[in-house]
Amino acid sequence: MAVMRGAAPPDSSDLDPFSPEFRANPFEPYRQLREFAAPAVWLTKHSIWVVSRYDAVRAVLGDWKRFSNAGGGGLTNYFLEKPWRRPSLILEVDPPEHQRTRRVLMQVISADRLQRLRATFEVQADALIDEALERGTLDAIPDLVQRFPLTVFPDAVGMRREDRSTMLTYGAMVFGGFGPVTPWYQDLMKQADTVSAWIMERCQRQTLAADGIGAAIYAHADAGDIEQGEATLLVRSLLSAGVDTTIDSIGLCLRCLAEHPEQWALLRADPQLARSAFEEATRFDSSSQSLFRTTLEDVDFQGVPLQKHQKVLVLIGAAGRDPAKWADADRFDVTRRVTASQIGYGAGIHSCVAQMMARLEGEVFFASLARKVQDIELIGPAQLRLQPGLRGLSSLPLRLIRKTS
Ligand code: OVM
Repeated sequence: MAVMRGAAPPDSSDLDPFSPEFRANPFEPYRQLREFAAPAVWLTKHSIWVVSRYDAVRAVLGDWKRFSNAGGGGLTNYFLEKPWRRPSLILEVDPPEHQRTRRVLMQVISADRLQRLRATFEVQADALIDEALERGTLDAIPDLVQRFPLTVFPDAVGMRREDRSTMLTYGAMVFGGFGPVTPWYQDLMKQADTVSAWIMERCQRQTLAADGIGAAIYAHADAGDIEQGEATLLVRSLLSAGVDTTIDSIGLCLRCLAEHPEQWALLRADPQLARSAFEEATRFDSSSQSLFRTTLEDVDFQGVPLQKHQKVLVLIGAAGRDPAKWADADRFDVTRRVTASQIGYGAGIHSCVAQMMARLEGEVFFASLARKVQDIELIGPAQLRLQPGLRGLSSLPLRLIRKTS
């Protein structure tokens, strides 16, 4: 454990954000953490700092000169320990390196491309939801939710159609790797070599369709904006961050609607609310609950002394429920105006680069659901995945009843 300098010991807590108990219901411990007097609290179980109030979260995420991403996207401190995979060229680098790769991904995931993808996404969502309605009862996570991003996103990147379940195993490694090493993680990582090889093969130029986002990244390498090898790793970033995140966010939003019938009634009556409903779910309960930063120097953070090269856990999920920022923060309200203050995609220079793609997927999925479905009935307990990494459901047993009019 790092030794604190100075007289007063910091506010500290023995809460463990990676434990199954915390993850089963994070919103109560989030409240406890927000209510500490200090804006940053020392977590004794992991020897890391945590920030959880909306303003403090925004302050950290806006201060890339002191709160670095080069120390790694998770608990592992790359300044002190070796990462399991080559660091991401966008998530795990600081300016100036970051701007070059960020610009490429911004350009290839353009508003124009999203506009062109919309109709394809709609066809897929309609087909999957029709199929679900024909079944009537289903486990909505494997039978419906997973299939949507797993189809439309890799298609948009330009991956060939095949069994894509390895992508979910890889996603579990990437996001699980942001947490502490547990027996679950060690067992999962027995497959790391074969799974990484499978993914890296699909990042190669010759395996990607000519009209996809992947090929567009390689075109930037041809233009000299990045190296060829960097293009390969940027495709890897898309395949790492682009599937599980939206699966889990759509799954949690679907559960919100099943558990709030009056909110579902509003959406069903007006499918144009789909984008707003998904935006609200991204605040209220979504896949990305936390991010990491690492201090580059000794930092005075609003009066709290943080030493150099310490990990800071940034609880964006807690910021999304901060009553100092949001009226009625614990209420799920599909008409709430969230977007301008949204923190669920992060903030600052590293805010989710594909957030407009995520919003498009969510909007299209829930608009189709609102047009086609009358009732969403929970017919069994939803199951949360309790391993570290993303927040999401492994099971959501539903009965879906088709609209007749
Ligand atoms: C990457 C990456 C992986 C996971 C998450 C992420 C939230 C990025 O490989 O760049 O951003």
